[in-house]
Amino acid sequence: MNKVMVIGPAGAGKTSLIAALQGAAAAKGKTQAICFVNGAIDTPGEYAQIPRFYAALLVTSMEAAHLLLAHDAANPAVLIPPGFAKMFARPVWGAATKADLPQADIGRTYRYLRQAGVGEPIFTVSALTGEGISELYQFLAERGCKL
Ligand SMILES: Nc1nc2c(ncn2[C@@H]2O[C@H](COP(=O)(O)OP(=O)(O)OP(=O)(O)O)[C@@H](O)[C@H]2O)c(=O)[nH]1
Ligand SMILES: [Mg+2]
Repeated sequence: MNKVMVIGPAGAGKTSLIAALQGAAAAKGKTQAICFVNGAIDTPGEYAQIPRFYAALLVTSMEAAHLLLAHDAANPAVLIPPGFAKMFARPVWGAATKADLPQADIGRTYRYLRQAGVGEPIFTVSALTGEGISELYQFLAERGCKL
C-alpha cells in the first residue's frame, strides 16, 4: 500500500488533516512520535523544525510514496526553511491548512510552501469544515495512496 507521510510545523494541523482524510475523529494533543495510522504516517511538528530530527523524517519517508507538507494558513510566521522539501527522495505536495480561520492568508501560505520546495498542486484545506479534503483524497487515491 502506498503510504502518505504528513510533515510540517507543530500545530499546523497534520493529525487533524489525516483524521479528516480518513473520516476519523482526530486524536487530541501533540503528536509525540512518528505514528503509522493505516495508510498515513503522522509526524511530530518538531521533527520538521529542529534539524537534529531531520534524519528521522528522511529515514521514515522511505516508507512513504508521497509526502504532504502542511502549513497553517493563519500563521504568518515562516516555520519551514527554503528548500526543505527538496531533501526528500519522494514527491512532496503542499497543504495550506485551517482555511476556515478568518486570519487565513492562502496566498502567503502558498508562497511559503513554494519557497519550501513543494510541488504543484498545493491544496487549500480545512479539517474543520471539510473544505478541500475530498480533492486532496482524490489526488492521492489517483496516485495509489489509500489512506
Ligand atoms: N480552525 C481550525 N483548527 C484546526 C484545523 N486543523 C487543526 N486545527 C486545530 O489546530 C490545533 C493543532 O492541530 P493538530 O492536528 O494537533 O496539529 P499537528 O500539526 O498534528 O500538531 P503536532 O502534532 O504538535 O505537530 C488543534 O487545536 C486543532 O483542533 C482546521 O482545519 N481548522
Ligand atoms: Mg499531530
